[in-house]
Amino acid sequence: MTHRHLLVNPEVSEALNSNQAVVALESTIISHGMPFPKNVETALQVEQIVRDNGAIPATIAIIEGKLKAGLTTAEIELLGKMGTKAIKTSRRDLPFVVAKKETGATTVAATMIIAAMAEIKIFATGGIGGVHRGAEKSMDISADLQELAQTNVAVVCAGAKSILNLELTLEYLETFGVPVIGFQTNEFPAFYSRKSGLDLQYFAENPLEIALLLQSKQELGLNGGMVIANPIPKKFEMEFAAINQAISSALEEAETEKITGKEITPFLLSRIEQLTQGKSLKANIHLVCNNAKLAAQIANSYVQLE
Ligand code: PSU
Ligand code: MN
Repeated sequence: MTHRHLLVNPEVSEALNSNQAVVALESTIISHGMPFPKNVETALQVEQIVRDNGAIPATIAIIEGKLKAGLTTAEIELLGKMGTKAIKTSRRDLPFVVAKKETGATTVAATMIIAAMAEIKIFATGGIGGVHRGAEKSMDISADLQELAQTNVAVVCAGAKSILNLELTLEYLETFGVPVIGFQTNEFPAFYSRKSGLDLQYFAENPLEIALLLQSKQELGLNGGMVIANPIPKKFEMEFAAINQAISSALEEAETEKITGKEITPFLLSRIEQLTQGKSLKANIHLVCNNAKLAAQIANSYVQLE
């Protein structure tokens, strides 16, 4: 599809035109989710993993007002160095970033929007946003969930962090008709750990099963995304008590410092990293790599069905 504001990288566009597997990747994780230079190293490593698994990576961001599907190494470095100076761009921020020709890093929601414009169907990230703890008062629910309700892109993630209320996040997704598929698990993973205590109704044993689910959903004309919940590999999992201690402290600090709105997720991520002496960052990198691999495999199975 052509679109006035969209620039699809030539390699990505060629891959899409020849029915090759493509995997979208987000960029808020680069600018706001990890510190420099680990963020740049990880983003490049994740792209390489997608390639090693037979798909073309398309990291998505907005560079000087242009929606880009597929960044150059220089653009990834730019976002990594800008860090939180890049505008964290979700659905509501997109018109502003485009009109002002700003540079924005895209959240899961905005990445899905741009991936859908470019006709990319599979997207890998670390964790999705969700219903925040205390949302019954703050009404803080990530726009990622509404995007999953309406935009046709499947998101491979390691579940969601327990900075969120995972139970309400799953309820919200159910209400809006978003399938959540456990990859080789029937429990919703909690990002740093494989377990949350929350059951999933559906699980898939292999990438082909997921591709078939996506195909059925498309054939039924059901709009909206899908969450593929891929637990962090066992050897990289964090100890439940340690990570939850860090999460609780970070949440208390956010409350004391009255951090709200779009600032809260990046604040919590960086505090948790400090409180765990970087252990959470290591786990985060491993799980993103693991998700990129699965997404590439799903994308390959999917194009073979077409
Ligand atoms: N969760 C993570 N790491 C992240 C994010 C969420 O474990 O980097 C980022 C993603 O870009 C996600 C965004 O889309 O935060 C959600 O932010 P908010 O809660 O403000 O919608
Ligand atoms: Mn929010």
